[in-house]
This record gives sequence, structure tokens and C-alpha cells, in this order.
Amino acid sequence: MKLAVVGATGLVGSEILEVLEEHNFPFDELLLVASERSAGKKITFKGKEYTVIGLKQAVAEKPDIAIFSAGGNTSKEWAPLFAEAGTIVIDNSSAWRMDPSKKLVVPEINGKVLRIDDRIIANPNCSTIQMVLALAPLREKYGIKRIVVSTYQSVTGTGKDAVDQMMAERKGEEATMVYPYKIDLNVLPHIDVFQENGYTKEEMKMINETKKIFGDDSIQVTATAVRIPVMGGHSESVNVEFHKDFDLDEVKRLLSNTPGVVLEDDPANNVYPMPLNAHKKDEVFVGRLRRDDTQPNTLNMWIVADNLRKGAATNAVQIAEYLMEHSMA
Ligand code: A2P
Ligand code: 11C
Repeated sequence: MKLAVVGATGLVGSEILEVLEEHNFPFDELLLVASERSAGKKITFKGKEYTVIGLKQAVAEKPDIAIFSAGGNTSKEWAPLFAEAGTIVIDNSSAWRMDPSKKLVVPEINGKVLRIDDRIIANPNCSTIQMVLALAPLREKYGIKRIVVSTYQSVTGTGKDAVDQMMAERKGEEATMVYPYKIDLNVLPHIDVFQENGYTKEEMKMINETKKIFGDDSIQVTATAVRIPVMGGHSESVNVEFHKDFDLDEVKRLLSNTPGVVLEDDPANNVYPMPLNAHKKDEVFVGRLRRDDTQPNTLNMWIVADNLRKGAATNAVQIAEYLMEHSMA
């Protein structure tokens, strides 16, 4: 089993290495891949030093699985070349997600769609993954009619340069601007580029990816995606209208029994999910569960996860684990 991590020097890439180590992911050979600028750089993993290689060299090595996290352009150009060499690419970028011939996978929800001949498998957007994982057991029981979501997203979602901008601003140093405005002590209702319909690309990802993962175009989704000056993870306020009525205690039971979801809902003791607590955790945390009394069958919830973990690295590694458990890799 030869595994490649493409984008190994980046924020998500480093997180993938941490998750591989924590999950004790089995491999015989590991290739750490980044741009030619980083070729020759050393990275230590599990006490062993690895030399970073470029994409050309990596594709020639014909890895069995390559987890890509090096941006959409790199994925568009290189994933097909790896696929041609027989590698299964698990891609973290948005390049292939809405391609009808590619699977968009959260293993706990729709791992079953994977087939042995899938060569490029898309990992959903971070803010989508944490929302659908928390909604999946409720959808199964009550059916989802409509979702209204507002996000509060960590700067780590943008990458290392955005973290540097925020920290420089915080220290009063001159910052290299990644966002159009200051992010520290600020809130930007703007993630990724604005589309003609007035929504941002991030908002449209949440809308379109949710339907694809659930395999249900009838679910109505509307989103507002917002960047806030935090690092630990993304938070989401979700208002969900079900087809059937629900019992709040049963909702809590369902969420408590869902693998990968942790219920943190004890307002009397100030217990609710927060990005500080979600940081470096693989799970999705759910709390502030309460009925929306303004319309039938509607629930309000607060969902938090480390966007670099379940939102990116953890989900990608879980796809690889799923493939191996099901003898597809
Ligand atoms: P490099 O460090 O060599 O630039 P982040 O999202 O944290 O900024 O990380 C982006 C990751 O994607 C890094 O590992 C970066 O490598 C990698 N990357 C960016 N552009 C390319 C490219 N053209 N080819 C290969 N890897 C790339
Ligand atoms: C953010 N969700 O927080 C984005 C980052 O489509 O994989 C991930 C972008 C993507 O800015």
C-alpha cells in the first residue's frame, strides 16, 4: 500500500498527517508531495524523516491512494494524471464535487455509493460535511424539507496565509492581506467569490453539495457564509424544517447514538459546542437544540466542528479507510 499526500506542506496536509498517525492508518510507503518550490524539504512523520517531492515524481511512483489538498487548480490538472496511472485520488478541493461522474462522499452517510472503479472521489466542503453529518440521522427519521443555515467560519478554512494575516493584525504588525478587509476584530459576510445570483461560492457549495450527498434534489437549502476571527473550527446555526414532527428527546437520542456526532446540550450548565473545544477533534458537536415555535416541524440547532479535521483531513482519511475496509483499495 503506497499512500501519497499531495499538499503535505499546507494546513490541511499537515492535519492529514496528524490524522493518519492518530488513526494508525496502515501503509507500506508514504509519499509527501507539494509544489516544486518545496521539493527537497524535510517533514518528520512518526519519527521518520521524509523528503518532499514534486507532482511529476509522485505520479511516476503510481501510489495506490493519493489524498489531494493542494487547491482546485492542482486537482484539476493532476488528479486525472494520477487516475490514469491507476491511483485512487481522494480530492479535498471543489474541482470535482459537482461532476456528475464523481462521487461526493461522507462515508457515514453515503459510503455505499463507492465502487471499485472510482478513480477520483470528492471530499465535500468543510461547512457542508459538519452540517450533513449532524442532519443525517434526523433526515432518516423525519425527512428534511428545508434548511436555513448561517455559518461562522474559522480563518483556517482559507489556509495558512489567512492565519498569518489575522495573527499579524492581532500583534499590530503589518499584515499581508488575504481578505479584502481586516479580519481580526471583524466579521466578513463573504467567503469565496460572489456569484451572479448574489450568493457566494461557499454558500452555493453548501446548497448544492447537501443535495448531492443526500441524493435528494427536493431539499431546499439557503445559506449565509460568514468569516469570523477564530481558529478552532467552523460553527453553524441551522434551522431545519422536517416533513414529519419530532420529539426533542428523541432528536437528542438519535444524535447521541450517531457515530462521529457528540451531543453537547446542557444550557443550564452552559454546555454547548464551541470551536475552542472542537479544535483537533474528529467529531462534530451539536447543541442548543430547541423547537422553532414559529412554524411546524422545525428545529434550531448549533453545529461545530474542526474544519481541518472532519471538514477536511478526517473525512478524507475515513474515505481511504472505507475503501480499504471494503477491499476497494
Ligand atoms: P507549497 O508549500 O509547496 O506551496 P495551504 O492551503 O495551507 O496554503 O496549503 C496549500 C498546499 O498546496 C501546500 O502544500 C502547497 O505546497 C500545495 N500547492 C500549492 N500549489 C501547488 C502546486 N502547483 N503543485 C503542488 N502543490 C501545490
Ligand atoms: C472555507 N470552506 O472555510 C472553505 C474552505 O471548497 O474545500 C474549503 C474550500 C473548499 O473557507
